[in-house]
Amino acid sequence: MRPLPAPAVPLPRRRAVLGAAAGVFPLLPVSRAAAAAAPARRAPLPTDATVAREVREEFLHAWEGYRQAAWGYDEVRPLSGGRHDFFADGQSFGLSAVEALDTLYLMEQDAEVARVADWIEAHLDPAADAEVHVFEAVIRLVGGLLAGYLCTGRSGLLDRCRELTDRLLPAFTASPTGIPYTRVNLRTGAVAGTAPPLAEIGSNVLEFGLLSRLTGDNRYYAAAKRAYRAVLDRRSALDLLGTTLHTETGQWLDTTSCAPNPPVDSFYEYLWAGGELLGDRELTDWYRLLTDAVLRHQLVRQDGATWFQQVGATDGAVLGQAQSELAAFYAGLLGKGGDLATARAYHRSWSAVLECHPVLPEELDFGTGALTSVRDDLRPEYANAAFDLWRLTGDAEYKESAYRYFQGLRGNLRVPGGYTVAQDVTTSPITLGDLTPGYFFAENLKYVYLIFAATPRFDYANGLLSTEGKVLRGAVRRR
Ligand code: DMJ
Repeated sequence: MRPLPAPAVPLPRRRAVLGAAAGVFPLLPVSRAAAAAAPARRAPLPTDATVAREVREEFLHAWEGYRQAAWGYDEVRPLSGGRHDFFADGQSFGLSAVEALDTLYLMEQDAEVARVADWIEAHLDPAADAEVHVFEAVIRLVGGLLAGYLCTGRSGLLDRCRELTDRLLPAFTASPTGIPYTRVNLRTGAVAGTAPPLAEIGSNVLEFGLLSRLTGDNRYYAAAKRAYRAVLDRRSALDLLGTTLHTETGQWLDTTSCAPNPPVDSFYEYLWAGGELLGDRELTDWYRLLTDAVLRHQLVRQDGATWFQQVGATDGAVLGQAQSELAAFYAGLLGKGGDLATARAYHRSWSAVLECHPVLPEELDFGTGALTSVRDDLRPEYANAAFDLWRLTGDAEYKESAYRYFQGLRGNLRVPGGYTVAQDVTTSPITLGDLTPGYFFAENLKYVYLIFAATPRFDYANGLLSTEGKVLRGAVRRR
C-alpha cells in the first residue's frame, strides 16, 4: 500500500464559520480566511468582454515571456530567464509552443499561430534520440499537434503527430499485457518503465482514437483500448481499481484506490470523454461502473464539505484522506457524467479552500485540516471544473469561481517574465518558484477565457477538451 505523505505544515483544526464556506474546515488560521471576501460581499464581476480582454492580455504576457527567453525550448524560467527541458536533458520539443497553439488560435492570435506551426513543421523532431515519458508526450505533444491541426487544417501538423505517435507506439505494442511501458526512446524504440499508474495507462484513448479516425489507421485506437481493457479485467470485486500495475506481469503493484487524485485522475476522465468523442459505449459503461464504485466507497461528506478518501481496492478499508488540487477537475467530470449535485458540492469544497488562500495549495488532508503541500504548481484543475460546470449549468457561481481564480493568479504569481509556480502559498508574500509549466499555456487561462469570451472560434455546445485542455472537438476554423 502506498503510504500517505506526512503533513508538512500541521495547522490547527478549526471549525469557524466562513461565509459561504460555513462548516468547511478552514485550512489556514481564521484571520487569514476571514480576510477573504465571502462571495455575497464581493463586488460584481466586470463585464464578460472586459474579463475576456484581461485574461487574453495575461496569456499574452506569459507567452511573450516564453518567446523572449525560451523560444523553441520546452519551458521558460520566468524569474531568471532560464530554460527547462521537460522530456530529456539537451532535447527540446518546443513544448510550451505546442501547448499554446490552440489557445493562441482561440484568442485570435493568428500571426502567433502561424509562427508556432512553422516552427513545428521545421524543427520538431519526432525521431529525436530522447527517452520520453509516454503519457506526457501523448497528452501534451500528440494532443497539441492534433488540436493545432484541427484549428488550422495544416497537414504538416497532422504528419508530425502521426510520426510521433508511431514512435510512441512500441510502449504499447511491446507489452505482453497491453499495459504500456512508461518510457520509450523515440529514435530506437527501446522501452523502459514497468510500473505505470492508471492515468498513464488510459490517458491516450482520446488522442489515439482521434488519430485513428483522421488517418484511417486503427492501430492507435486498438492500442488504447487494449490498455483500458487490461485494467478493467483486473478490477476488484468492489469494482474498484488500485493505483499502479506491472506492465509485464499484469499484477497490481499498489492496490490503493486513490481516485480522483493523481496518479489515476485522468484514467477516469478519458473513459467518459472517450465515450463522448468516439461514440464508444463500452468506455461509457466502464466509466459508469467505476464511478459508481468510487462514489459508493470513497465519497465523504464532512462538515458540509465533499471529499474523496483513499481505500483499499479489494476490501474498501479507509487508508487516507489526502486531497490533491489536481483532483479538483473531478467536479467537472462528475457533472458531465450526470452526478451534478455531487459535482457542485465538490467544487464548492475547493472554492472554500480558495477562500482561505490567495491561490490553491497543492495538497491537503481533509481529515486533519492540514496542508500537506504548500506549493502551487500553477495548476489548472479548479478552473477546468469551473469551465465544465459553467457549460453544464450556466450558473454565475462558476463565472465567479473562474474570475476569483484568475485574480489569484494575476495578483500573486505574475512576474515581469510571465507567470510562475510558487514554493509556498502560506507565506506573505507568497514564496515564488521559477517555472512556467507547459500546461499553463494549454489550460489555465484557456478555461477562464472560454467562459467569458463567447468566441465564435469554439463550439460551446459540442466542444470537447482533453485532460491537457486541447480542443479535440469544436474548434471552429476561421473563414
Ligand atoms: C496537466 O498536465 C494535465 O491536466 C494532467 O491531466 C494532470 N495535470 C496537469 C496539470 O496540473
